[in-house]
Amino acid sequence: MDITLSENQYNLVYNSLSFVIASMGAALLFFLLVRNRVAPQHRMAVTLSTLVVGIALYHYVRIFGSWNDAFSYTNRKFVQDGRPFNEGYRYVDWLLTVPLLLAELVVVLKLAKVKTRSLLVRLSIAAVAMIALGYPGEIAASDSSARTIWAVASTVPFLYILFVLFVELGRSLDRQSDGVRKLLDVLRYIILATWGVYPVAYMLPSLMDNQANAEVARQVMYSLGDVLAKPLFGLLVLAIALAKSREDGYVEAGLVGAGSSDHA
Ligand code: RET
Repeated sequence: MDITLSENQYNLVYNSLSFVIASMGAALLFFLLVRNRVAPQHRMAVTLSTLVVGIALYHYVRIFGSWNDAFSYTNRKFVQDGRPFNEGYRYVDWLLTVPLLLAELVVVLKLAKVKTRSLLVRLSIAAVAMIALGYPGEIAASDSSARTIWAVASTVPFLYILFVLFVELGRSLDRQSDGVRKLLDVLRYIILATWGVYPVAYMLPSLMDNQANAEVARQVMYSLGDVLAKPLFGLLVLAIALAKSREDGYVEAGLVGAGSSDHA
């Protein structure tokens, strides 16, 4: 359905998308610059974070372009009469990044090989199913029951992921040091809080009467969700990888003999 946005509504989405592009770009550079501070055996998690923000940077540039092409500016209003806004970029992005985000968490734990492989396979399949089942509902009309049906289908793998993270993974945390366990605990709650934003944003067009407001709120929530779920999550995974590197006695080559690790 074509919608008309006020200048403020249009710009709120425009600026949110722009903010995400800046955040992903900065995170990409940051993860590349700090990787040598992490011991080689813990670097895979940082590599995965780098890929995630790189993939998202590309997709947000495309989303930004699609947003600009979808509206024309007439009588101080933004009318959605251009090319259809492509919601697919978000879903392709999630299809790639959600399994990678889960893999970050799994590889930084350094569990037994068999356990790691089984977690990676099961969590990736569930993540792909969750995103793929959500998409048909996302592009369905806001007042159709298809939206709710696909949402329920997508919630099944979502709940499975939460079950694995909170129940199954909980048992493996005993083997981690106290400091690492605390960080892992925070990480799991960050997942719960930030991933919970997505289904709520998804339901807004069905819950709200004003479709212009619903569209703006949905785009802003997805965008903020992505900054919390990707760069912020990546920073916490980095903190865990650094804590583990310290526990393993790793000192970055350039800092050997420098006497302190406070160098920039
Ligand atoms: C959908 C459809 C409605 C039901 C549910 C959904 C869940 C989406 C989630 C997305 C997470 C995305 C992340 C992206 C970050 O990079 C697909 C909206 C449950 C949980 C973490």
